[in-house]
Amino acid sequence: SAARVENPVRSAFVVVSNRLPVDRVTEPDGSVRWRTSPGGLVTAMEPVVRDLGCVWVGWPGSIDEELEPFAVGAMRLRPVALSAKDFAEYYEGCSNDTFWPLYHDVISPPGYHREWWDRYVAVNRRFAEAAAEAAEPGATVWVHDYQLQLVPAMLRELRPDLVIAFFLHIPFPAHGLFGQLPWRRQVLEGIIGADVVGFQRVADAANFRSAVRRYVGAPSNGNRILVGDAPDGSGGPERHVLAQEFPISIDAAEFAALAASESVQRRAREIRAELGDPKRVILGVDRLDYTKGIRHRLKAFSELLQDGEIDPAEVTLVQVASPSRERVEAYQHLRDEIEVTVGRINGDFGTIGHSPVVYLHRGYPREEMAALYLAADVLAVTALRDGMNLVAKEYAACRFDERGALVLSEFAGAADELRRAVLVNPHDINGLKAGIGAALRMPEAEQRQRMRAMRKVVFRNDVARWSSDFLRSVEGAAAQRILAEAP
Ligand code: ADQ
Repeated sequence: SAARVENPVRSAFVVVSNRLPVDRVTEPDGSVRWRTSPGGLVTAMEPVVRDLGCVWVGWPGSIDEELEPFAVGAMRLRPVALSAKDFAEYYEGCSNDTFWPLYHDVISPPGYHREWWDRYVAVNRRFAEAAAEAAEPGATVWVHDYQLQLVPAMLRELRPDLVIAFFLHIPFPAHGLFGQLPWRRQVLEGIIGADVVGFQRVADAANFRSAVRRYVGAPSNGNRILVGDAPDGSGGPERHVLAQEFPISIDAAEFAALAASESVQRRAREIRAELGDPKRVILGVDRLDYTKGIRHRLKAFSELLQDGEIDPAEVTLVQVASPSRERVEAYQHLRDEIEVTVGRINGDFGTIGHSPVVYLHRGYPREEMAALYLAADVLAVTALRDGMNLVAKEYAACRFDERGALVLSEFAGAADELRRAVLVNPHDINGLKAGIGAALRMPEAEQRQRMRAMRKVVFRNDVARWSSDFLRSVEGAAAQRILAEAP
């Protein structure tokens, strides 16, 4: 439910992300309400929101609609409007067709278009102005992700009193790739407007610091970037920026509780029965994105069938691919390619009663996801590049029975923590086949051993730990600034 709130809304804690964490739902009687979208970010923010309150600045998801601020639960929301042109050029263009492919190792060629970039700058300014308006004196503002990389510096200029944090959910590429970006210096200067910059992996933070050294000329000392020149002429920097890894996670206890519920366990058994009780079920769960390595997974699976290593009557691959960015051309191609491949595999190896690949192009509620995880003997995560990959962590969290095997790409951030997965290089099709084969044959005792180790990590480093670690560093940066500014 949504309630109107005073305008302008203000808080000591402001979150800024492209999309607001709420969806509009229209009831059967025609009335409209807002519901928080089930996402890790909202869960992560809950304890902070409870303590500090919060204003969340973001796009509500509709085109050309000016909305007044409103509240959902304890969260107050400050909508930023996007026009059709903003959506096409800032969001689909510069964010999803320039930064997304560039930051994922140019798996698909990024488009560099000046009009997209101009729009990106303009929309970032709009977000920065909204955040500046929403922040109380000395507030902390946490900016999220690749759509808003210019906001930290714009915000610092508008409001030098704020403590600014930025978290990048996707990888940061090596400078050899990042250097392609025509606006590389502007982007780096935008991000180092923050006091703390968080990344998923150690390597992402290192890539970032090295790009800043190279293209901005700001040196670093360990995790700290030294920005500007101290006004006192001491030769020291004007300020420090902490650039470090803070690997994101999930609410592990919630997933485990869901999986342990009677209804989800019943549904998991039902799913296996509906699949015709195969001996083994392999599961893939992804947004339909070229970074996720779905084609490589299908290739390996079809070769295993071809080689006779997998009996199509005994093993089913369930591929759940949620629709994503359907107006971007690279995504349309990918979808066609995957659907042709699935059709070919089922045509070659299926029978009247059985298809070796079950392909589902849609999103499911969490309960169904948990049931799918429980029903799967093997989860295959074969991303060619992925910031973290929460699906891998959700699988481990759900397996309270300590069964199941995880095949995990080294190119997903999760591979830094889930060392007991069957780690694979998805570009190496033979290696990938061997990994899937090993997972399918893994003895129960070994499954248990590995799963126990992985669950320990996921429960220890859960999403509450992620946000509290990050915010503790932000507080530390704020305290240092006060010390530095003291006369
Ligand atoms: P994503 O690229 O979206 O996130 P991921 O981390 O796997 O990738 O998160 C996907 C989420 O969507 C998971 O919670 C998953 O359960 C859910 N999901 C996927 N398919 C679904 C379906 N068909 N139905 C229902 N739910 C589905 C980006 C980065 C990642 C990073 C996260 C968080 O690309 O690398 O881990 O942000 O920082």
